Amino acid sequence: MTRTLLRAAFAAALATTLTAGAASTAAAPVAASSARQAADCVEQTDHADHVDQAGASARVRPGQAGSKADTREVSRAEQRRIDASTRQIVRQKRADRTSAAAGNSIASIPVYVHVMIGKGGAGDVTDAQIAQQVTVLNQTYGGADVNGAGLDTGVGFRLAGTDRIVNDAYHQDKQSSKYRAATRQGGKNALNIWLVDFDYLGIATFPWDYSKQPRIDGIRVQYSSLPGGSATNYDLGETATHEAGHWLGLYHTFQGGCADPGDSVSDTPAQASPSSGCPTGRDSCPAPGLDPIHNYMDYSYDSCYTTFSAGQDSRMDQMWTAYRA
Ligand SMILES: [Ca+2]
Ligand SMILES: [Ca+2]
Ligand SMILES: [Zn+2]
Repeated sequence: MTRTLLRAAFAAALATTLTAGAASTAAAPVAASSARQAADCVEQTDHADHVDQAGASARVRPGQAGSKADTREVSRAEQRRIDASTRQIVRQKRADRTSAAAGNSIASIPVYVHVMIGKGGAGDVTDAQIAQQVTVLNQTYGGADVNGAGLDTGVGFRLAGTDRIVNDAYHQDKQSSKYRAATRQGGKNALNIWLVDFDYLGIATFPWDYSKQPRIDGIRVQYSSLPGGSATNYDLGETATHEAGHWLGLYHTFQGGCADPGDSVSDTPAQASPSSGCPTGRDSCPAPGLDPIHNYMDYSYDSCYTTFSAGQDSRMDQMWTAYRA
């Protein structure tokens, strides 16, 4: 078995244990050749790395197909609980002027980039690439994707710091709970990005898990997915856009398949399973609307992505108010 398959099997076993009694996730099978299939909301289960319980999410790295069993989705019941408690928190905060006044702005999210460098300088991306990555975040959240016009969400990012750590284990994302806790900077409003080389394009934590696991909050991103990197079809820097979407509280557009509540966003048409490539005209659920293949929260190629939806924009604002303001 490959390392990927071992991880998948282990994660699947754990997911079964953790979600026993919860609604089945029931994603439709996808072609083994599709690269961005699989693995979201992964429970990272490396023995050296127990800590990703916080509803982590992953996109599988190109060329590492076959790990779709390591999906750990938030169950439908838990999803409904999260949505209800988020609404309640937002209502309370809006009634409480003092907490609103103290809020951190979603329009200016501080970004801390941690470059985990391996043997021989592997993964030591340049400052220019990091700056370009932040530019891509601002373009994609600002409705100005190089692939085509999208929605301006009002979310903005500014680089607040970069550090470089030479450690081959960390570069390979081993002991990730340890290195994240040791390097994470800023408060609940700070986006920490750890650049590593692993079997995924990226993995993210959700905002409602920040209070339980604040020291690992953030996203891990495959370093070769940065703009100009070597990850074929995933080299425009839009993996970070996707992972930051989870960090801001979005699910995949295919969350829950064709059944309600799907991704808890009303204007993203229901989708049975992840897209791969850029399958124009795909319509995987009977509900109205073609699959949102150009949405950052699908698994399409970077060149296929153009936008978030208005409903996702609204959900990110709610999540920010509830958990990161
Ligand atoms: Ca939807
Ligand atoms: Ca449809
Ligand atoms: Zn994802």
